[in-house]
Amino acid sequence: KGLHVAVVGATGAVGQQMIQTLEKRNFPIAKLSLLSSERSAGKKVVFKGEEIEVQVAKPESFEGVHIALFSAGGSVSKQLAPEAVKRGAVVVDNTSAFRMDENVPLVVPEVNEADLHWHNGIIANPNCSTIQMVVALEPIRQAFGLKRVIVSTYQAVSGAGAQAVEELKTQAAHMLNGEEVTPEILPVKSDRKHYPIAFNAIPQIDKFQDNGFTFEEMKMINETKKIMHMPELEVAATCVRIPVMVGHSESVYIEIEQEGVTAEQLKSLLKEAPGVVLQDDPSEQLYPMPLFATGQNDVFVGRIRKDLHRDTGFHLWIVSDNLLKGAAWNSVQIAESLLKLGLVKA
Ligand code: 11C
Repeated sequence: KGLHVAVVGATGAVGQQMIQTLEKRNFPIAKLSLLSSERSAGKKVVFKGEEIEVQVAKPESFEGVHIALFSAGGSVSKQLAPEAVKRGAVVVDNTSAFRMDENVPLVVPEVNEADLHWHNGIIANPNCSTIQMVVALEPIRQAFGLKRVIVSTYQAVSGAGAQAVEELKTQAAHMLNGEEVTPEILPVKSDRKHYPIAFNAIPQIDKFQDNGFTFEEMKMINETKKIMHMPELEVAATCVRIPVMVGHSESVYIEIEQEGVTAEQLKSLLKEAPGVVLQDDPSEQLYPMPLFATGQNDVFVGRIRKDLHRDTGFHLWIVSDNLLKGAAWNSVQIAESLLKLGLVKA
């Protein structure tokens, strides 16, 4: 009894976290298919004490699959997600391939779970840096209205994949030994120039767009508007890669609609908000940090202050594990919501 679940990109950083999260949550699985590119096929992955061999992902792999979690890159999703849907599966896609498609809901369960009702087979999982921000902002929007968001990010190398994690490790070791380094992966593997990430901060995540923003920045801007159903929301983002392994951090400035709101009111609200852990006590030097968010499903919020110049302005610091709430956990959470709402049945 249970569901046939497939994980596409099973050997990647996010795929591995998806498998572990399915196990931890005791997701009702009757059969788990682990799929990947030809390069990783044949590897064995342990799930609930049993070894499962990773198979090459092809259209026929999705026969009988109820839910397919995709995290193998946009081109794989574009090619195989429609094939999975054709065979009756519901796809939760963790790439940017379908996020802005108006026939595809873009879902963070704490914010817009109801959008799952109008899915057409594919549900998109947002970008990691967007997810953690909207989880913290939605309760504020509901209570006090939201006019404007200006965010600067401090993003971990694991967001750029396993090769970027390796690059940081080896570069740091070489630089401490006074040796030369040859950056090859960051900021963007396929871009022309590469810079060291060890002991550095790189203000480029993904490629530059014609408007001067990077694609990561535009994802944060466009996805936030779509998830919160606020096309008119003013959002600006500056995305920066820092030498942290796991956990994205964000300095967020917001302007709300309602006047006269205090920082204490925002804190009380976020203390009760779903998926949020408030860590905010300057007298105890309590604030969120990526090292301590690693391995946790929650979004941690602290440093909440009223702006010194604007009554409706507030500053927040938002931290979360980019591989969990930013990717694997949000995808599994969407799958749990699909079951809860009766949108997928065994
Ligand atoms: C990063 N946010 O940290 C990116 C990774 O669209 O799902 C996630 C890319 C995506 O580099």
